[in-house]
Amino acid sequence: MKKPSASPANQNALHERAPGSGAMVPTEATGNAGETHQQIAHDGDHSSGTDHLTDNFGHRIADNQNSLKAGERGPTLIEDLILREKIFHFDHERIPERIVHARGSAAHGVFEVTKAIPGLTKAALFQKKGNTCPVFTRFSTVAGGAGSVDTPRDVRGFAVKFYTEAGNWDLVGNNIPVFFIQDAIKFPDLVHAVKMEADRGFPQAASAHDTFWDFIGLMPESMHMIMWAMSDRTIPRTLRNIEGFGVHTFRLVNAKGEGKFVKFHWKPVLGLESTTWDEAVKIAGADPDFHRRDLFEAIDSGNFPAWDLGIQVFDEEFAAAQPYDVLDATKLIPEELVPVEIIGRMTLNRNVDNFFAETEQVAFMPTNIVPGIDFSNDPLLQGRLFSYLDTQKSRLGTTNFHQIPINAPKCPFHNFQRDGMMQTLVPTGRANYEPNSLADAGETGGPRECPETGFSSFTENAERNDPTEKVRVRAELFGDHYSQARMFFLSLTENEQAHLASALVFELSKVVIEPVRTRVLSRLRNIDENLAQRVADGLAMDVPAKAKAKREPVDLGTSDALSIQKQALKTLQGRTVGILYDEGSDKAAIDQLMAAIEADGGRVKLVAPKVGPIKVKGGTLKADGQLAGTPSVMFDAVAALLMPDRAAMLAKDAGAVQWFADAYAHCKTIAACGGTREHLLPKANVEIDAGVPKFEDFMKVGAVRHWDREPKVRDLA
Ligand code: HDD
Repeated sequence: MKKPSASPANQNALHERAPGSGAMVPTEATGNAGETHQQIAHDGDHSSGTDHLTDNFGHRIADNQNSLKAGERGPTLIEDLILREKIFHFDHERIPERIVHARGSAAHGVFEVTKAIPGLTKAALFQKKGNTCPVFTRFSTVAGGAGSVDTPRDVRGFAVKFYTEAGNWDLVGNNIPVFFIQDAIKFPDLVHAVKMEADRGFPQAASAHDTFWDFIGLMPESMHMIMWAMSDRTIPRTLRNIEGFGVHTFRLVNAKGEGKFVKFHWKPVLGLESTTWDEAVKIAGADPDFHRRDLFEAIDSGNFPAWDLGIQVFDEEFAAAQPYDVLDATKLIPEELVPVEIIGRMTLNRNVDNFFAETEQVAFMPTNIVPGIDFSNDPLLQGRLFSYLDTQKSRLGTTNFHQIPINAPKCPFHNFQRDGMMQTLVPTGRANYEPNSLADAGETGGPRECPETGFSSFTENAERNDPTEKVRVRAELFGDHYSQARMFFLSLTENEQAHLASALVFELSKVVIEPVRTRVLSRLRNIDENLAQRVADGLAMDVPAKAKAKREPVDLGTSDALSIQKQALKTLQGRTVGILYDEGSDKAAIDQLMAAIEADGGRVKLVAPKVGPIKVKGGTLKADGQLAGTPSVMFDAVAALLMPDRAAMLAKDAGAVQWFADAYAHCKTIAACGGTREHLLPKANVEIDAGVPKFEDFMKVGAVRHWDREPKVRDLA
């Protein structure tokens, strides 16, 4: 069977076939700069062009006929990695079929511009006659499953993916210029009604049944489409003899931003041909794959099918004068009224190499659109703009379905999207966000927006100052970035402000790129000069010039609700108190404090140098936690009841001293007995203040923070 020569356009494909083997050999990806796919080398006997048979991890296979057994009649061994992998992969080879258009046939080809239309569109493809780009086109039936027949009475999908230099453009049409419904919200109902009936699982690939006609009879908007559906249009002789339509009104937008409405048409060079109904029925029985086979064999024999791309272009004025709404997908525009202007030709000249890899995995999306072409407010189109991306994720299983070769653009693509299942790209550098100034630090800053050449939506009513105009702007008041930040800062207590300043110093001290610190400091000046100065001092930096504010901050006063400390509750509810004791401590006093704390809704954890039962005055006491492993940070407040000799002993234990030093530094209540005050607190640099009551006075103070202690503690730090 003669293999057609790959068209010139195909030679710029991302993937070339490895010599001899069937293996695809991904080459340098044009994805994010700097990453390449791992080369899968040809491996085998070059003379016979056959590869060594291996498993998926490169291990050559000696015997692919027999599973590994314990003896020639023994059980198969689980260690049979060859059997295991082969069956494992086989078990997971199916993916969900498309919910509609499940059965399709596709081919690669090339599109060539035969008439440039720069006055109508800035789309790069249409700037010059002779421009070409690779295409991938999938034809499909709608209602039947992937395994149904090719010749039911049904609409035919006609989806074309143009791999243009400005990204992929998917013109996802049908062979009928109108549709059953006007609003996408009815699409699930339409599909449920036409597909096999919910309680019986039939009929397959047929509209001749109750639920479909029940729905249709209740949806008068479908009547025009029904004429087409019941016509010979839906029993095409071959896929090479169908027309194609974008259906919706789209827009062409030129370099001046002027928009014109447009409807897209595909005119088969071989002309329209249909079967009779009897013929279609008999073909279905004789050859369920009749259309798929025909397309494959035509291309394989070099009889490349071709279609001319035509456009019907009209303006708002024309639209307003029509007795129908051009946003209504159940209406067409008669060609006699607006002639179809041919602007290019698509020739399908290469069959897929692998049906699953290409025809099944291809993901068409009406949102794949290029600058110079835009949507209209057609409610059916608008709903489609949501649906296709959504459905591809559930069908192809990964947010990275754009990396599947058939879906990948053939032009460079760069963004900060990362990770996700089946990530095959290896982006380098730290820039996975934008804006960033990493390039200032000599690193790769990553791609940047293209205001001049990037996709921007057509502004329909710019001159009318229409508030509903599609814009990518922030409302004016959004520009005030500092007033509320200022209000927050000024609403804090002095301690809280100190905490915030310290936090900024801590954070920025970890920042290595100096200009990043400077930029943050310059913004802090718009919040509070004192804050900026404190942070700059903490970083031993000069205070830089104040950052320019989009809107100068205004004074919003303060709000106590923003401060934690101003609304702190004096309660033991939900708080935990750690009581440190040791041999000889007074059990009754401990029990009494525990009872009081628990009566107030608090919890107590007993802490001791040893966790086993300890002899105390009045019996023994078993700790909840051993001192070394139960630091005072675990508690909202602490208390200590120690015999002087035990306190003196613990004063030699760094962990014990730190237990108090931390509680003090964290401004917690430390209810301390005499022994603790004498031997431990001095060692921990604890100065006696309102937060350091006697052990028996704990309840008078409670588990509050003593923030006035902080300046002393900060100086100690
Ligand atoms: Fe659709 C697939 C064409 C209405 C939602 N649609 C799909 C395909 C074609 C069309 C050709 C198959 C693409 C392929 O080969 O993979 N669909 C149309 C046309 C419509 C239309 C011409 C009306 C003018 N479609 C339509 C609506 C919705 C969808 C109103 C949902 C709101 N269509 C889908 C989908 C599919 C799909 C569920 C299923 C499989 C897929 O997307 O990839 O998202």
